[in-house]
Amino acid sequence: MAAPDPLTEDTPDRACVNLRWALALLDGLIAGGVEHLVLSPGSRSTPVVLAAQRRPALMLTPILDERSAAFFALGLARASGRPVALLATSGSGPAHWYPAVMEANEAGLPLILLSADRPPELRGWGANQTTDQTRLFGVQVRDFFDPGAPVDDPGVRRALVALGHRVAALGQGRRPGPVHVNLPFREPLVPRAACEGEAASDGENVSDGEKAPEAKDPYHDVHASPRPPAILSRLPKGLQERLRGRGLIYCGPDNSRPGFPAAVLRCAAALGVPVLADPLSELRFLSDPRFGQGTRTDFAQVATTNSGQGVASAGSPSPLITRYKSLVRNPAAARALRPDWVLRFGRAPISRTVLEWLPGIPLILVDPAERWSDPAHDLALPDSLHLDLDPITLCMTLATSPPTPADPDWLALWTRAEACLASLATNYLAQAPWCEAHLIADLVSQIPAGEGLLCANSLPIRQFETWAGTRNAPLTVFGNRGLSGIDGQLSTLAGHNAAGLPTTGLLGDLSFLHDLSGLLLARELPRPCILVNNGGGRIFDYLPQHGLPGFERLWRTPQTVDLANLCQAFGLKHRRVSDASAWRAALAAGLAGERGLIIEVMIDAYQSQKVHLQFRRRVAETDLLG
Ligand SMILES: Cc1ncc(C[n+]2csc(CCOP(=O)(O)OP(=O)(O)O)c2C)c(N)n1
Repeated sequence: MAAPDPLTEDTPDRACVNLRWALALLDGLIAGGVEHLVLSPGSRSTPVVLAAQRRPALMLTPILDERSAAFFALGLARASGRPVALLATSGSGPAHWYPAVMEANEAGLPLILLSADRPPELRGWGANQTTDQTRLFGVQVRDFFDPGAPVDDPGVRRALVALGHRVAALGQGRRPGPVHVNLPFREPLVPRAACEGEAASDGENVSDGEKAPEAKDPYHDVHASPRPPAILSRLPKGLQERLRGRGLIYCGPDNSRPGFPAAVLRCAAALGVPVLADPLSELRFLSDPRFGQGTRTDFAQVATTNSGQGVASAGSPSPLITRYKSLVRNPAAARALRPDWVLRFGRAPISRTVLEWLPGIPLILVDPAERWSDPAHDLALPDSLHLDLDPITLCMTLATSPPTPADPDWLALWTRAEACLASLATNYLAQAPWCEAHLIADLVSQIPAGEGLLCANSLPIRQFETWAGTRNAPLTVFGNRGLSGIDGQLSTLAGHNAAGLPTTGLLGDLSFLHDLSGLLLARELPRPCILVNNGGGRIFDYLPQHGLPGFERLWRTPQTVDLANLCQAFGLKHRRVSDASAWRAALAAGLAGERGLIIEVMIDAYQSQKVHLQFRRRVAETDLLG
């Protein structure tokens, strides 16, 4: 039998995919408080109209002229105090919304602008009624989203529920106003027959504002939360009750505020739950300078800092967990430690392993910066919450009026597993060939208290997360994780040092070379820049691309630059090391203040990968819960 041709093969139920996609978005909007959809007739918008017919919670008002429709929606939004959705077909239709959108912007009224569109392959090719609708409303809207053309994937549909929810919330947020969502749809737009799970007559008997009959819901493989609105800026009633029992706190990157570590540790102690500390969070090394040294081991002292009264008695186990990434690689631990809820501060976890372990668990996202860091779209789960609250206030409120912890053994289970893993790692590294893991351990033990470490993307930050653990002296770890680029690393390092915080750099060889002009800034660096030369982008050795034809040339891209000469040309000092003792000597010189020092660490990448993969196997086989 001939193999299907991916270029010509038709997807028979694409109209149903479109319909499910639109339903997911509407479910999110409804959950966010939208009750009314004002629509102007058109073809491309058909999937949304079909979806709206299947959602009796939505009132539908058709108005021919889009300009008039938009002003009508504006009036509705003002009078009802609710967000109102507008729908138009592709082309000039949405442009007619413009004056009303400008008015809604200045008046702060929540219009949700849903413009149907042609798919990307038709844009710019002379297709009828097709133009660039991207950011059509410019500065007049609070935000713009284009989720792309529908795909048949429950995980992606969940993203649409979350998007609907988010858009409705943004419209009613701190600065209420219009929000634009552009929705490309591929043909066919009308299902040829009933979609899977749908009776043939479903959705036929609906007219303006009429309630459709209650029907079974064949589309609902994702669920919107029934609460409006999504952003809660006061402590929701019953939150304490929700945070009962087996939960966990995750502190991600970028949650630094003076006093936050003490508050969150108090909160964790009161709830009886662990705190998983991302390396880029100030929790990992308690880098808040007010803690000074030695606070990690004396958790009771930390938990009473700034607080008046303590919640942790002397000798309480620290709830700080740093080996979570390895822990969840052990199947038994991953099962036993899976929480019932996650209270998250800062940005989403770096680790894919962790991200893949947490989905499906209700998320309470404390997000005063409105970042919506929720790549798994857990905010779409029924018991999730998005809280626009000050983290310290929230933690202190929970710490002073906690629910009774349902399971007193929960935290003990975590801390036992963490301790077991820490000693497993130490014993393993004691006999393993020298590689980045040992180098990271030296950095953690040698960088002076209160200084910084900039970890580049790719393997350095991942390996650091695996091996660093914590220590008894503050250390601030930085990383450009906003976009995780390998660009600008040296220049960023120079900037950190120029700001007055002595900061050591840890970079891969490609990241180093990507920022050649940063070498101009490196001469005055007061701390070393460590360049891990493992022969190109070794992260790809761990990814599915490994072994593809042309892998070396097209993915790993090894480089053959003479780095010693390069450094010399820029007036930098260069030391090349390839074993533990030479490395330690170079590091000591760099930390003692030798300016403009580049330490090139030669790594045997094959051996290093063996060490890392064998450790994973060891972790998976060991009883960490005993
Ligand atoms: C600006 C930019 N271009 C491309 C990428 C894709 N990318 C991610 S990791 C990587 C390889 C990095 O190699 P290196 O810095 O030597 O680190 P290693 O993988 O060896 O740890 C590349 C090209 C990126 N993240 N940022």
